[in-house]
Amino acid sequence: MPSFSFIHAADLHLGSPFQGLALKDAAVAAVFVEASRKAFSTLVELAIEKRVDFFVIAGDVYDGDWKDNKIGLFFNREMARLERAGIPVYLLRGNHDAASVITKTITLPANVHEFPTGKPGSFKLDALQVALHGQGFAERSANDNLALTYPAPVSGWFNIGILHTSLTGREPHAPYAPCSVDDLRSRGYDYWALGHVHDYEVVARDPLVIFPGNLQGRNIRERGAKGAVLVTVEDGRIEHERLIVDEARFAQVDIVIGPEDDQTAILRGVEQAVQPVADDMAGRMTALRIRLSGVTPLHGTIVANRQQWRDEVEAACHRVHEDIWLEKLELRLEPPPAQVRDSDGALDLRQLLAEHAGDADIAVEAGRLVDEIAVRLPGGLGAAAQPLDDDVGALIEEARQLLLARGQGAG
Ligand SMILES: [Mn+2]
Repeated sequence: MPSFSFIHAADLHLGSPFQGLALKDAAVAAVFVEASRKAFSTLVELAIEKRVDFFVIAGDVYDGDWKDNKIGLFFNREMARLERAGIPVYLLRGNHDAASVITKTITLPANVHEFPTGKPGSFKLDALQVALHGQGFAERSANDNLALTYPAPVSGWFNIGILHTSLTGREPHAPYAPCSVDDLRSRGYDYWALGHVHDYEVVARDPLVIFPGNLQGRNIRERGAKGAVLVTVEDGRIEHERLIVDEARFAQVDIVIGPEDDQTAILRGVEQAVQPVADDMAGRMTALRIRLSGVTPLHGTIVANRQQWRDEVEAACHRVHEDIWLEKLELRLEPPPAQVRDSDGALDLRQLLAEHAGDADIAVEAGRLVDEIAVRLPGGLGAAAQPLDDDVGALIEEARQLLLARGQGAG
């Protein structure tokens, strides 16, 4: 069998709106806005540099229908670079760029080959003795087990299955094209190039089943290094390695403060906790969420001077590295029990709040209220967006912190 190498990428989500980053510095925000496209350009550069034999994209090239042709022009330009380097591309549509979702088109160069959506299809690379099998999404949701209908392998060749799937379920990703690893195994292929799940995961080794994750984190839920996978086959032996191409990064650090810690100690603790992030970021702009928890007599002052504390914590980050920016300071603090006033035994505030923590009805009601406010914003600004996404819990926690602070010391 000939030796060859290929790149397996997925979930480019080109055109994805930039969410959840309250960065005050416009130049920093701009880096994040451009990051998804930059990351893909970097990957194309690596493909050319490493002279890979082909390029696989397992769905969700586009985040959704295009506002205009800008995204299509960008993708075409990158595909054309690969064509001039003699690298063919095999891709399929996922839930975000299903055939019914994308209404605009730009004619792509001839090196780009798309799998059909109605039924599985195959591409055969005779010179390499490689067969690629795949089926794209016709509609936004695919509830059938697509893998089971994939064709039999080409005997004696290296067979690759390409599929956009959540397998048997990968929270919080929507369940599409459900199947088990055994279903995949039953096809008798040598490699499964999956897409949909945004975290890198080697699901199985025999055969290799891999989610490469997305190329670039888009919000605080998509943290850590992001990239694609380079697969090399030599004398029938398969090796795989990650190609990290993200341009900017999201990270989170949890810090527990103690009752003895004053402001200086807390900020020194921030510097210590942030150091590993700096060691890890390799020159990338990083948006960091810091979560402070613990019991502290400073609870009331911190909550009342939230903005000042936010800025002091960001300053501490900058003392560690100039490219670490505070995405958000999340407070999960508790005042010492003695500080919470029990107003004549009539109301135990802490107890009351504890009883309602995680109350699903409150979360639903809060979400409904925010949606209602969003559509009333000037120009209908928030109408199309999901302003809270899954951050309702954080908002409720913030409210709890404020109430607890008010319950302190007042007589
Ligand atoms: Mn997807």
